[in-house]
Amino acid sequence: IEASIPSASRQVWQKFALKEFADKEEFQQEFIRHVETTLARSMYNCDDLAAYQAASQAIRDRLIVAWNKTQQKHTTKDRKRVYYLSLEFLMGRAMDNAMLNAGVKDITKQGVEDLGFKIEDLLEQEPDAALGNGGLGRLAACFIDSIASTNYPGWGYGLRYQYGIFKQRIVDGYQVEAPDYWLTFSNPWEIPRYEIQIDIMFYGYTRKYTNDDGKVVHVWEGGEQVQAVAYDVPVPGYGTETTNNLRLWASKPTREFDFEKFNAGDYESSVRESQKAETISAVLYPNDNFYSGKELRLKQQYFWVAASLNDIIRRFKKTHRPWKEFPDQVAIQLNDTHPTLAVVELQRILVDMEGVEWDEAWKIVTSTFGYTNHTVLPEALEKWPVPLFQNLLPRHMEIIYEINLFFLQQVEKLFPKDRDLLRRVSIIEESTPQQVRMAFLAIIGSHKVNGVAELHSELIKTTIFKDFVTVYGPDKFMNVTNGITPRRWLHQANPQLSDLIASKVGSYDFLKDLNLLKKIEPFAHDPKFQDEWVAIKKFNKARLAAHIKQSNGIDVDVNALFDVQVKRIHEYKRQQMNIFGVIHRYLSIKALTAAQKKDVTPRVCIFGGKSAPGYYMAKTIIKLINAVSEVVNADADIGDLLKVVFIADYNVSKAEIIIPASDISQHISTAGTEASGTSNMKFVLNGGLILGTVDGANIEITREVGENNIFLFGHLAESVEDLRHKHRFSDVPLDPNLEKVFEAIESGIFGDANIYGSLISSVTSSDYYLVSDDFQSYLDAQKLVDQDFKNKDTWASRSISAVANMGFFSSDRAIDEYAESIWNIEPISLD
Ligand code: 7GP
Repeated sequence: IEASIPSASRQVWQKFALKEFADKEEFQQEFIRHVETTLARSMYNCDDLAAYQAASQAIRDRLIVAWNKTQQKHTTKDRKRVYYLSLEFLMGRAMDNAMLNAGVKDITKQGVEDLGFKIEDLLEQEPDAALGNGGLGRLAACFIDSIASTNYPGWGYGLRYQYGIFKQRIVDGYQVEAPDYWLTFSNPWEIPRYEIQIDIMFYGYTRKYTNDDGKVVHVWEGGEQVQAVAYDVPVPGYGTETTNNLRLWASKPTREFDFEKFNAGDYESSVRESQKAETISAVLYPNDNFYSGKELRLKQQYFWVAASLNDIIRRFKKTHRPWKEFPDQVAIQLNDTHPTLAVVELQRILVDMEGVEWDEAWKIVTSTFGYTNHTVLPEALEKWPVPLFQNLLPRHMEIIYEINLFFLQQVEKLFPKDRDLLRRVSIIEESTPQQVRMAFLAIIGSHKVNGVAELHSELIKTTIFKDFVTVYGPDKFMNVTNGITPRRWLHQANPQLSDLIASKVGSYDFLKDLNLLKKIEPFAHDPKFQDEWVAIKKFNKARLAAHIKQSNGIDVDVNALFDVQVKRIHEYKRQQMNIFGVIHRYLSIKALTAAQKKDVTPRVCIFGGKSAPGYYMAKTIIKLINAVSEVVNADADIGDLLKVVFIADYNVSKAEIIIPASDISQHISTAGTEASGTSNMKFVLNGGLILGTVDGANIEITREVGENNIFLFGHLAESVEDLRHKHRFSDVPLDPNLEKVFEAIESGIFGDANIYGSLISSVTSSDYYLVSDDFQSYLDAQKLVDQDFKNKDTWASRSISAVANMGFFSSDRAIDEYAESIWNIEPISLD
């Protein structure tokens, strides 16, 4: 690589090369330096916030040194890299993770203690980086952790939203949203790269002309310009120096912005216009598994994709290779269809700007991209109206028509005269107005398409993408089952369990090779090990109980069974079935005699999760949970036999407290609707058992941990269509227990019954999510849970065996599979 410093001067540089702090004293020195210089404070006005910032700055410096080394190594090695394009990275807090991965947790803890602080208090100062909604965004965060930890050269590309997912407050039982302005204090975990500025254009018009060589050239011009500025977030690998990069783009007005207006003396409107540029990256769209066709969202997508590709291509051009070698240097993974415009943008750059022939360019494009699908829910599939698209990105629209034309010609050749097939696979849906089907574009523009768990990967081949299997054959479609990082979701969230496991495994190597968990299986029936195991669960339950007391004012008994469902609120995830089950439980307990009550297994039913702000049904479910909570918790007949808690503002840091405290967690989606689920993996990894449907990764978890260590119920995916059909065309009687639950709600015991009308009628009319069909089976499974929980030894041994068999669900394994079968990249070791 070219170095900007002449060799004669390099000695001086090398003499003062930065060193990473290596012990407590060196850390403290750095800490104090940051308090006094970076923060301009002193020991007389250093509060927890300042101490958090100083400690973070010291750790950040360390990450930057490793980051620089890594990037230099990757550049000199000159090997293929992967770029993970995701509109969401739900990172949570960075400090604890950075300390762990960099191996300086003990030094830092001791270091700040000597200086008068508690590390726990400092960690609490950090706001979550909540740049995501749910599963898809958190998966991206686990994946970049694993890419770094397994030494793959890879970057993430995303948007630097100023407002992450909204904060949820509960007022009068209802969700109320408040903005999440997370950048109030400077963010030590990002490095602004003001020098990396990329111009991005929207709107304008296209024009073509014939150049001197007789070639037709397309140009796109006359549009509105904004600028993308890079912010880099170092991503430290665990137990390795490799520190990768997450590059987030922020929008800024261009320097020339509305210069004309400015000159014409309309200063105020010129400034107003330029402020509009900043709104592009201002806010995360708060929808999970739902598409809302807003123009600003499409603008975000193009802005981010264009900036990222520009950056990737600039890096490629430095290697002076011919274009056809682009896919040997670059793999790009599309995290759902949100970045699909990248397919079109790369084709545009190659053909319009670089003069590559269409066919050669298309070969390069399709060899570069891989597409991951995360949902089969029809309401989540992106389709942009052609008029909107054409107006915002006129040249891209032309290219899509062209891609579609060539594709349909290919299909026509393979299946002559099948007009209906052509209509079905066309990128353009012939509706009024026409729509661009982004998933189809992603499939056509990629060499591999994958689902995120076995069942889901089968379902996409037989339902939404069936026709593409006909066209391409089955090999283009594959499965990579999701995973989670054991660093955050075991060691960080549950340090004591991690320590106990390490005492049997002999080291912490399981955090890098999760299959080593197998080594604890022989202790599943060891009474001493069981005692320690159970004591840790109890400790974690006490930690959660303290949180519940503080935030909800509710006292819960740590000996009760903790039953948890925390995830985005969605009808398909069936929190409504859970709360109906709770009401059934409440009514049943009320009907018992004092003697009978002695046999009841006490339970704490814990809920958490956000609803999309405009999702009426989900908001009604939250209201019902809170209404039930109020009635049940205040009922003297019930006491500690049943408590119901809704934990407000569920996020990554709360998940770290909630997940280790569960005995049972619920993953009860209608079969075939939850693509994978990833919190199911987190709960089991922390010694909780699952109550779940035969859906998503629950199926593979069952295979790994054994049928005895999971509570499954409900109809299978293969029956869902028939059942829905029955509801539509005949009178299916309501489940009798559910009927009683509805009667109770309608009697007004949980407040004005009208509020819940739509919730009930959605079950009594079409029951699209099959709540009634699965209700009895659900109650039966719950009964079994109650019984089994009474046998403490068996429960402990099942919990231990389950954890011992969770090795498969490490995101390191998932990343190895992507690297091997989709990206074709290899690890680069730093030494
Ligand atoms: C989610 C799926 O619902 C969940 O089952 C899966 O585990 C997760 O992705 C990671 O693969 N999907 C979303 O979060 C989502 O919004 C639509 O998908 C784009």
